[in-house]
Amino acid sequence: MNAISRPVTGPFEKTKGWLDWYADPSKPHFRVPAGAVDAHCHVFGPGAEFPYAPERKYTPCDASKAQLFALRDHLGFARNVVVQATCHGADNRAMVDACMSSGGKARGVATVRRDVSDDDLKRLNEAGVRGVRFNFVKRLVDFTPKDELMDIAGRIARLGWHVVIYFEAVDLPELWDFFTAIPTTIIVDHMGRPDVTKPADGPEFAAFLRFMRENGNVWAKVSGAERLSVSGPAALNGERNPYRDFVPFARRVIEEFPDRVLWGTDWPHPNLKDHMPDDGLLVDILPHIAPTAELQRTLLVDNPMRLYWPEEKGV
Ligand code: 0GY
Repeated sequence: MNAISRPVTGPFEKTKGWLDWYADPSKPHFRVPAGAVDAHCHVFGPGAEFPYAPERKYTPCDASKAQLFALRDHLGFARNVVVQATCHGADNRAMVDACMSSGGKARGVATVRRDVSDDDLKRLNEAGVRGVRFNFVKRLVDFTPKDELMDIAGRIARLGWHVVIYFEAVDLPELWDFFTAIPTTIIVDHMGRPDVTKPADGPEFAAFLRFMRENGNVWAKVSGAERLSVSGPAALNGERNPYRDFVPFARRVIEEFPDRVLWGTDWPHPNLKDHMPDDGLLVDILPHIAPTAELQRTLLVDNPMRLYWPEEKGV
């Protein structure tokens, strides 16, 4: 058993009420560029060490920092951005522990409440946190008042951090004015969750593209294929070309906004109910959504380095 394996009977084990992450991810056929960053992933627990939040809406499988770092190496990535997930609430200890144990190879995105002290923010900054996440997905979180979020955004702006937002496509019109008032760089998780059964050049996705076009501080994570896809991971004509209904959406965003896109595995894929992706296969989406070496380098190296490791020269 290698470092990223789990002792389970199969990849789709569902006996505990949640799906475990894929035990033995394949080696991607696509080689990511040197220095590539997995800019959206999580650590969960282990629950015995870092308990899950009492207010959580789902309980994930444990997924440790050691397993995350082993996956990073297996897939050919150099660094991680560890994003706080709702199952840990505003208790950032597991994420912070992963960042601090990474030898500088992981940065973090935290969840904080209004009562966070300046000293807490300073400590998070020293641990490698560079952003906060505001989650508007109703099945995941209870409502947080917008004035509380704006208060937090104003405070973290002074640290040079950004705001990561997660919402469903249908909620963008109602949230638009709030988002455009945020004073920092904004990163949208999973392109605002488009319905990929609709056309990528249709009116719903046009609203998201307009959101990016009219707001130069808005970036998108072109991730979440395994969440959004209906066609799924099946190979076509024997080719490793998974999640192909997702591809035109991500490609459209990358080609129009090459300097404002990030990509991540989303390992260990919290809260998926039916299918758990092979992370090696997920990486093989990359040449389809970013078809040139230049786009691949911008997406996987230059953009995340500029945002999360700006102090490193030459990026
Ligand atoms: C993701 C997606 C999900 C979960 C969370 O914080 C979370 O719990 O983001 C989801 O269920 O769509 O990217 O982690």
